[in-house]
Amino acid sequence: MTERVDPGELRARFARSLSQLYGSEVPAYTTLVEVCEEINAEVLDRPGVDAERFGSIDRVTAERHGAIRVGTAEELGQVARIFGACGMYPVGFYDLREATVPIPVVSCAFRPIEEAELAANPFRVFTSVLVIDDRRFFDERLTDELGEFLAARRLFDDELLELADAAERDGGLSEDRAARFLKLATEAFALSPEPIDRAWYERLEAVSSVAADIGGVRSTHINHLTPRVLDIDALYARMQRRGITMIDAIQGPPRTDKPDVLLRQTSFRALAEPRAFVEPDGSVGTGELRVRFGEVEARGVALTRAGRELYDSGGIDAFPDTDEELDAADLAYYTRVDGALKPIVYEDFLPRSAAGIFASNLSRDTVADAAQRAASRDAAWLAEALGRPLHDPYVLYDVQRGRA
Ligand code: OOG
Ligand code: NI
Repeated sequence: MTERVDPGELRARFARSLSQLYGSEVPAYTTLVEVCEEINAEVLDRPGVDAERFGSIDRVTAERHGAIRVGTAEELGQVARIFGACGMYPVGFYDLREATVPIPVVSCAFRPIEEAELAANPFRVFTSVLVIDDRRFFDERLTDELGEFLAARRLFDDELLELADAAERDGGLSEDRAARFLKLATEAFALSPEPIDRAWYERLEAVSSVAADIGGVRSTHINHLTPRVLDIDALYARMQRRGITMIDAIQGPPRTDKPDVLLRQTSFRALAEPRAFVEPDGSVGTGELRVRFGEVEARGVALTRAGRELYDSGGIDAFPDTDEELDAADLAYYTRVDGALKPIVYEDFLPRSAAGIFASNLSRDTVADAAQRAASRDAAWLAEALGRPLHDPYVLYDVQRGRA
């Protein structure tokens, strides 16, 4: 029998191959990764600092999250099969339509869900699906036209999906088939050179840049790929010094002397990338679009529901100062290893930061009419579209803690 490339190895290779692709497409990403590695090495050398408190340096160095956006339930189901091959399962329900700056999508994260798999390679992909029938954003005519446009495109070809199904069914692929799967999967997320119908794109863009990015083109692409850094404040300053303009702030909890909780993120503005357009008169010209950007993140301990409620009510100041107190008050997740408390890393996303990241990179705001009817989308709808269970992050952390 030939050696199989198992889902964990497929995931690690997929993350590397997307990283190579994104580096070739967005050069500032490569700078960001270099600066992250510099800073991580410095933090590792700081005396008295437990740099590996939130995961081994090998895990952190390889760690990436990506973001993709699709248009239909069917496309989402296909994405679930591709990630399923890599041992990445849907977790969490995020409704970004409810954000301060509403975005017409609902989302989940695909990621490994077992401790050993997370430690080996925690690659995760924030995946959003457009809500085309939400009247606050799209009128009936635009809903119909979007539906038709999306139904006529094919993001993933049959060979890729069949390889994905085989990998999931058989617990991996032979070397040859793994290489083929990774090639096709990576290509599916590359920026397409196909000319964009300018009039159609601009009609959608008048409603929402995200709607245009998703439904204005016949392909999908990786929107950003995010490395992990151990000191995000130092990184922010160093990127600025290197001449890369960052967004105004670091999203998520402020810097404190308390244990790091949840997730802090920042990004650099979307870059103008040349794209081909079909003009209304039928001629093909070039233009540029700013849709893809670079983001970086630092991760802390996962909060329990109670901890999260406290955080959401604005209470970082109300958090205790030590791991022991956070654990005793059941505000954050820890395991006990040889008598010592070990934080369980937050593996998910924050809707407020996600909306902030979306918004800070849009060329213009979403136009929403709050008086119109919302389309109903919830975790059950998402699970149905995915064709598989949608995991509740708290249940996963409870299991990891072993005190469910
Ligand atoms: C996703 C934005 C959310 C994050 O890190 O919070 C995200 C997108 O831009 O498609 O990636
Ligand atoms: Ni992101």
